[in-house]
Amino acid sequence: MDQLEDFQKVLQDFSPLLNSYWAYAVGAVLGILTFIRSYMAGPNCPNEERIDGKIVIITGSSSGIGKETALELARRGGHIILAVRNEETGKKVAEEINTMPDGKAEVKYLNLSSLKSVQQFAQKLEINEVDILVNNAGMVFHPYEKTKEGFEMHFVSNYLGHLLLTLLLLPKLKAAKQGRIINVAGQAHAVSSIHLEDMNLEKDYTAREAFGQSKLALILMARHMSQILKETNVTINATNPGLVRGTNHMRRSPISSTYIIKLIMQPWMWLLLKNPAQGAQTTVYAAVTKELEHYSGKYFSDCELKKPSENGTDDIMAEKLYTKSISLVKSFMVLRCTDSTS
Ligand SMILES: *[C@@H]1O[C@H](CO)[C@@H](O)[C@H](O)[C@H]1NC(C)=O
Ligand SMILES: *[C@@H]1O[C@H](CO)[C@@H](O)[C@H](O)[C@H]1NC(C)=O
Ligand SMILES: *[C@@H]1O[C@H](CO)[C@@H](O)[C@H](O)[C@H]1NC(C)=O
Ligand SMILES: *[C@H]1O[C@H](CO)[C@@H](O)[C@H](O)[C@H]1NC(C)=O
Repeated sequence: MDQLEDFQKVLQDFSPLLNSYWAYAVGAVLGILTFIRSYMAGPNCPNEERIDGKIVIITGSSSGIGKETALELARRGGHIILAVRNEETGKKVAEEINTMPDGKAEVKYLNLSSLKSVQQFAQKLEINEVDILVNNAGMVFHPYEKTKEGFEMHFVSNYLGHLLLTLLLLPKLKAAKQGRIINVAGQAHAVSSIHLEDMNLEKDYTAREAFGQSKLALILMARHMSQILKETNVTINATNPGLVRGTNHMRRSPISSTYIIKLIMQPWMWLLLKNPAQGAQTTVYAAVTKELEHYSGKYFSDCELKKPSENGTDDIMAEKLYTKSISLVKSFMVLRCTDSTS
């Protein structure tokens, strides 16, 4: 507990306080708080590996964890494509990256709640290779809403849209030296199940289950697609950012509902939750680490390989979900032949 010692050194400059028991008590409490806070923040990506010149697409990267992931991968030399719904805030992130030495970023419109939009994004992408695709965008605690295309919001924005995006970009990921797909999932998967017969949860909707199902689906997608991609140089894994403050997850959650609750929760959130940059670390780790080249279909949390919950390792469900999902996105899977790369 270096912090505690440092603090006591500072205290020695206040000699009148030195003999006081209180100074040590305060020092001890501050030391313990600092320790808890840095423990809960989790480790930083434990390497400095670079991805110079690699093409990185990150969905939902105009704020929160996605933005921090973009900034860090840009620092490491990646050419970032910010795939965002809000182009105004996306442009600000791109400016921030483009002012870095060697920073390179551009903004492209993508609305994951619309499969049509996903198709158009892929159609317009004028590059031949994609090295890293980060399926990060996430809808949280949204009241029940069905899109014009007939899908519940969490289901399509978090999962189905990302599945379609991944399938449409697969030729470009295969064209890269070692394409990586990273699904940003989360611990919420552990208390949910896949409702194959009612994926929109029309019978029994809660925002929490809808969110959990979509995150579980991202883990199962990584598991199943890693098998399909076995003979290629493309890998796919899922990551857990952990609980992060200052993102939509927190703003939309019940604990932010009233001013009083917010006031009470604030110090706890400061103590126990990660900030968005800390939440980006595991995804960065998965994106850059060389030695992970041959891991696929895995789940990473706190920059380590972890086992997801039991439902997250259900290979039979993973296959059923994939088959069902393909039937849902099939009509959006064809790109027009104007695409010079195909
Ligand atoms: C995104 O798509 C959804 C549903 O398809 C639509 O309701 C919404 O207006 C779109 N949002 C933006 C910002 O384009
Ligand atoms: C796992 O999935 C099964 C069936 O899909 C479900 O009955 C069960 O409740 C799920 N587990 C958890 C922890 O939600
Ligand atoms: C995978 O990468 C290796 C080494 O870069 C290369 O030799 C091999 O041809 C690639 N395989 C495929 C299927 O692209
Ligand atoms: C995931 O697994 C693949 C191998 O299938 C590996 O190349 C990749 O680096 C692993 N980690 C992440 C986060 O992508």
